[in-house]
Amino acid sequence: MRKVAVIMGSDSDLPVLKPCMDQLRKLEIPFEAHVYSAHRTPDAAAAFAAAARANGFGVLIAAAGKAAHLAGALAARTTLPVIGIPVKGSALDGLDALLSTVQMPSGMPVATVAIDGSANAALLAAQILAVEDEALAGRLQTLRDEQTAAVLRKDAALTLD
Ligand code: RP5
Repeated sequence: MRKVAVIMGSDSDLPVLKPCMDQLRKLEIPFEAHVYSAHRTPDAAAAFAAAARANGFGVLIAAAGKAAHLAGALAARTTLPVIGIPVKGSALDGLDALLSTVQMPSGMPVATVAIDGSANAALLAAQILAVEDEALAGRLQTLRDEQTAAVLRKDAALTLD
């Protein structure tokens, strides 16, 4: 199976990425995590993205806050799918990162999840890899079934005052 790259703009983003990495582990998807910044280490970020396909990656996940150009900067250097996670924690509560990540110019897509939505980034990466991987598709279906059962249990247990 191809690997997922989990790239964060700063090590201060690491707590936001924990649900993402937990989900990747649960789905038995190999991944690497790195700190590269679009602004502080632009050359290293670009070099990583340019070599990602040759290095066995299938999807890149990029998490960054503030003027969050990381996902777009990586997307500019690879034709692999890039998933952007806007990170909260700025004076603008992540709205700045959301707009910086989602408002990509035509021709350079970034699939953007919710602010701090790192579990969904992992699931979307898994769904992309599962297009060609029936075993992974089965594990995703199991997760969906567990989720459905959990919600139905909550419905059955719902009590109102
Ligand atoms: C962004 O600036 C990072 O992704 C992080 O969310 C934010 C703050 O970075 P630090 O100052 O904590 O390193 O580039």
